[in-house]
Amino acid sequence: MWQERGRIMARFADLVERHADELAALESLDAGKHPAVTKAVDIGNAAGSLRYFAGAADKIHGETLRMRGRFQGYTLREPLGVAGLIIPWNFPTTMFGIKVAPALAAGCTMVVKPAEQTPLSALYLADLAKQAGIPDGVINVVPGFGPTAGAAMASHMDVDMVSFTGSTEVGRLIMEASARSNLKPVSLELGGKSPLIIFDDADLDMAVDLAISANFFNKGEACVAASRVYVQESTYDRFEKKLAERMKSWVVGDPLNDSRVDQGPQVDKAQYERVLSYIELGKREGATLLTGGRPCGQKGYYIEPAVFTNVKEGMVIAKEEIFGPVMCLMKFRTVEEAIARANATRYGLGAGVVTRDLDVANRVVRSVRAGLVWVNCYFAVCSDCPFGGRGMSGFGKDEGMHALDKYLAVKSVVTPIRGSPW
Ligand code: TXE
Repeated sequence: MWQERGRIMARFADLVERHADELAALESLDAGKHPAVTKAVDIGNAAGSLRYFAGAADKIHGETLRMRGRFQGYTLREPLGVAGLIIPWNFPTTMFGIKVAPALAAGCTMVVKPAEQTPLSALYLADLAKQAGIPDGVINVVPGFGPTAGAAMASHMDVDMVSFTGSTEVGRLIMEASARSNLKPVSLELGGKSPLIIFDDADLDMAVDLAISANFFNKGEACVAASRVYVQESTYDRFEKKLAERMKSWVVGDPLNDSRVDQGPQVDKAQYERVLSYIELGKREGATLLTGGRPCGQKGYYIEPAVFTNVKEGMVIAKEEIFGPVMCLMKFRTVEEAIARANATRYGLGAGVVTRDLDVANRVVRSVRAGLVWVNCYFAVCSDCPFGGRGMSGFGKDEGMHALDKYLAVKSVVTPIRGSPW
């Protein structure tokens, strides 16, 4: 029953928190993630989501309908069935938690496919789920490769929906597979090229810190990374100087063996080479490296965080998602220009605005085409905050009560009213 479901989910959340050290170690081994990031972000997100949706499990209501004639009608919200949850490698524990939790609350069973680079945390979490009392067969973790295991889920006639986080290219394949199989609903959280707009009245130190974390947090492997930073002309030179200064103390290295490290290795060789090739392309396109941009260390996939200046809108580095520690720094003059350039992308995931002027902040918030907008902060999310984009960043939300709807089917029920005066 749903009350019991909520209790079990809350127990699962406790176990995730109790095993934070083990999960953080697994993520470092698999993905090169900083243990502090896993503990502060992923564990909090996963446990938070399990608790949030545990509270929702006994509040899934239908409606009473205003029928014409002598009928009464109401709706039932029923579990959709088998949910296919395909997750990426950048925040594996977070992704597991934020997709599994609403599916559990809704009463679905699920097949979870972690990314081939990072299967360990999902397997460990499945074991914790069992310890919490989730019955066998409810959460099924199937590690495997995308084109085989992932594609099989997307085209399977007995998978009733797919919630996917990953690249825009694979998002397209998943929609195609759905169209060609059982027309399962899909929800897609895809790439981004999010803008961070810094106005000349901003607190400069805060703005520089935000630009750094919005780009280099988790090695730049974040779908909402603000890889396009727009700085207002009159403050641009001071901003650039302070940023270059600040980056001198940024430490790249093995986060498992050195507590001073800010940034670990890229997830794998393919991603490392992909990021370096974008950096080379940026140089060829005529952008200038203010800092970094080189491989570093004797072994492993380490990259010095790159800040490009002299970036033009038409350049590939300003248009495509790089998914690594690469920031494009650009100048703007007016609010109108900043908004137009922020929106000159097919993506629409995150956006940030840094200003003390409430009117300016409100104008940007209302005009920017994005699923999440941060004002004077970046990356702040929680279980109640719907997460997901627009345009080529996909559709459908993880987190927040909107996420629950993805896993529920609405059934309308109508019965005649007999022998009643009304
Ligand atoms: O992603 P894929 P990749 C972006 C980012 C990155 C790029 C490539 O720009 O550089 O994608 O990364 C599964 N049917 N993001 O190649 O392939 C795969 O096994 C079904 C943004 O790793 O999309 C994994 O579980 N599933 C992003 C998941 O899809 C398939 C996070 C993601 O892998 C499949 C990751 C198929 N045919 C990458 N092919 C974000 N939005 O946060 C692969 N998969």
